[in-house]
Amino acid sequence: MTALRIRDFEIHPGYFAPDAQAQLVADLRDCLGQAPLVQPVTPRGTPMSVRMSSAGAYGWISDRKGYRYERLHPSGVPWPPIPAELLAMWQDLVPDARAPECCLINWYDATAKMGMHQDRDEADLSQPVVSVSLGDEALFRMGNATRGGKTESVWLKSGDVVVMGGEARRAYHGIDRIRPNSSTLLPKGGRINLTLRVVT
Ligand code: MD3
Ligand code: FE
Repeated sequence: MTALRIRDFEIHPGYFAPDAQAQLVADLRDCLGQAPLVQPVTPRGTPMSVRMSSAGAYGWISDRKGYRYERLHPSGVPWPPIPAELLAMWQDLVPDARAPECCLINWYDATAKMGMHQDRDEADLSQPVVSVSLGDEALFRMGNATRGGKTESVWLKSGDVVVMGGEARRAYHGIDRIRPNSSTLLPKGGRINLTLRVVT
């Protein structure tokens, strides 16, 4: 499959075939059994609409104390290991990058969205971020290194992978909305997004 490039956003439509998507969902069930999804609040106390957990050496946390990476799930247990097929994908797509230290797991119901933001809690912004979409389709908006300006939007489908390197790594981005019932991968519907990151 050939990649689609929008500025420094590299989109790989259907990188994961349906059987590989189902295997990923099975592995994520194990992960979430060990480190359950939580509904984060922003530092100001506003609940986010997305539910989150992580795998890997670090997990990303948002609560009243701020945004940060932590070694442990809020319950006090370590995050489960990043599933092997995600590490293989990272090796395939970004062979020159350092190993990923966090796989953030975002779960969206039919009404969830994510406002425009930058990811800059990581120490080395020269390292790429790679995202995997599973389940219902999502309208992904790509902005610029500073707030505002022109944006481009693309519907991300189940199995699609996006590599954010170069200028895209510092770009504002968000999810405007989910297309409910656009996939049958997840029995109860919804969307899972995985983002692999180098943290330190
Ligand atoms: C561009 N997730 O977890 S994935 C996030 O679909 C996040 O759940 C969205 O934004 C989601 O932070 C979008 C695409 C994405 C992920 C991380 C990025 C784009 C990015 C980090 C830097 C730049
Ligand atoms: Fe983000």
